[in-house]
Amino acid sequence: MNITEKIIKAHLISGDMKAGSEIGLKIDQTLTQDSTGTMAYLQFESMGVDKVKTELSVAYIDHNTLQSGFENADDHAYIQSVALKHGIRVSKPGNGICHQVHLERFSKPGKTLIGSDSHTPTCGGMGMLAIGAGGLDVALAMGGAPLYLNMPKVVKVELKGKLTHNAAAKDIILEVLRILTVKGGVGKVMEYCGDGVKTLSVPERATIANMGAELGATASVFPSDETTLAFLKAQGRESDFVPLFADADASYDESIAIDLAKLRPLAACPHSPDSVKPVSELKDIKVDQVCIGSCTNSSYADMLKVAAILKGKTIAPSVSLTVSPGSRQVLTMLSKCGALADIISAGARVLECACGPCIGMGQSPKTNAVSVRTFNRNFYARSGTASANVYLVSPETAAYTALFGKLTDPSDFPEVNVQLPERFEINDNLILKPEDFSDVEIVRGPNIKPFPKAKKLEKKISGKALIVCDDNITTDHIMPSNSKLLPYRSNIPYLSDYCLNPVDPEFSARAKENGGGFIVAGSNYGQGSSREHAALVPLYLGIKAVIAVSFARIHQSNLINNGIMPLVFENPADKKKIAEGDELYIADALSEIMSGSKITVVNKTNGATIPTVLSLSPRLKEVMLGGGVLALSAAKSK
Ligand code: MIC
Ligand code: SF4
Repeated sequence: MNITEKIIKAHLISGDMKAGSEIGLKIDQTLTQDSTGTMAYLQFESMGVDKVKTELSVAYIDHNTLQSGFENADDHAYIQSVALKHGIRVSKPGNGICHQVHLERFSKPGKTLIGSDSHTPTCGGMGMLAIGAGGLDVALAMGGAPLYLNMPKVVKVELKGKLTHNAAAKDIILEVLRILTVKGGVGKVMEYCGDGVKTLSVPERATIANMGAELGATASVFPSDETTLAFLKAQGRESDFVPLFADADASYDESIAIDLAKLRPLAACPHSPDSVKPVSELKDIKVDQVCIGSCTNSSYADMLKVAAILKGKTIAPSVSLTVSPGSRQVLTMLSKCGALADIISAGARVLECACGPCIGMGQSPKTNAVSVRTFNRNFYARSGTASANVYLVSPETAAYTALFGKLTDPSDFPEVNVQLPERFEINDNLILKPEDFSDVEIVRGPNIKPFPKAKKLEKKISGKALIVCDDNITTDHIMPSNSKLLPYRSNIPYLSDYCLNPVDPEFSARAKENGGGFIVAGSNYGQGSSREHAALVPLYLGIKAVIAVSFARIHQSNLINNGIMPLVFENPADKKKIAEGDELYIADALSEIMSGSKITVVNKTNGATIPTVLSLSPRLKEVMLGGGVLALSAAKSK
């Protein structure tokens, strides 16, 4: 067996391990963060579970940390109280980005983790099967339910040799994205092997696993070896180690190989993580902003490399450089070893240990800016400045770029090498343990509004095609997030005015005017974030179905969980048979769902009959017919 199969087999609750068929997995650990967490805990509360049933659940507060009004602080207080009351640990604001802190303090090889954030797979760098999910799936897992998903295909990614020329772990995953594209990982787990793996530290492996999310992959998994043991020892957690390798005769569904020695620094160009080119071809693009940090590249080693490059120098006059260390552990160690002083002296604006500019929580660049970031997403308008062009690069490329004020290839400079410490600075005093708190009262501020609940599916469904979108629509298009909107993550009515705004600012008004209808889209609809808001807001607006050429995994299950049909064109060319404003009609959704996987959509405006596919397991049929997963689990527990 390969590693993925070994972990799945050890956690299999239902189903057959046959690629594409539904399996139920026991979930050992969960994580939430604050931008999806408020909603997840409201849903969790509605399930009436007293204490979480997992081995470990952690609520992180790391996204909505700008407090320019009471809203975010109210959400933090709600999350802290609701979590402690239900047996969940709380990582307070300032302690760091969920994925970095989880990797440092809680990740365990061989265990399963789901999180209400699409970059939860970061802990695959530790040999975990770590999967991003909608908040509702995480709420259900906290209540002891399995995670249901289709058995993924497993892709062998063989890494050969060793990195040179200041190429970094980030360049490895950018190369995988170049080869496979943002759709290349859908329905798959990327499993890394080969002699090149031994040359990568756990945080470097985590960088690669993190950005597997941009491939659309379900997870990315690395072996658990001596390097894993050394990292756990350095975190004072050697007892969490178990070795984990693929068997010598393991088989895989697909494979690719990358020769690390041949890799040179890469950049993902605007506006997609798979628009990858060698930095050497982009040299001399003038740069206005450089941002270093995010859950992809904010480890201690990343920051030490940046400090070594910046030491004794000053950033270019035209550049604003921000640095956000991934965790308080990283920041404390940087301050103790003096590297922080090198970063500050060079002119960096040091931000708190949080997501920050990655999610547009401040530091939006100027009009038409070029912003070079070590982050994982450069989707249109995500920085908060729609006219900005964002490039994604390694910390090495970012640091040299900040010094020269133009995109700079680090392979033109001497190798930067840093050593991981034998012991990290361990201080968990910002992680609250529920056992230390009794009689917690849940604090609910005025910004916390009830979430919309799906209704039972109707037989006849009709409505207008409210919008016809292109391929690769991201959740940042469907439910934009920036410092102005994120404070309303617990307020769906407010957010509903901004749905699909970057694609068509009139969409939301049109949906309201028509009392809902259909969304029509191309391939990979809903790629990106796990935010359930991208389903809850359409639900609130009365969207009955999204008809697309294909869907991204997390968004597709968020739609189903909330009773919205994700219909796939049987013939992708049929997308052309629907124009905005056309009247669409489904004559009998109920019996078509019950009897198979075909749903016939009639375009009443032009008379076309459009066959679509709604491929649901028997369990998902119940969810779809029963008005979403919460309604169904409530009905079952009666
Ligand atoms: C993101 O990187 O897009 C986020 C913000 O972390 C999201 C979660 C969210 O939308 O709240 C994610 O990746 O799931
Ligand atoms: Fe935070 Fe950015 Fe990572 Fe999302 S991708 S968890 S916003 S750092």
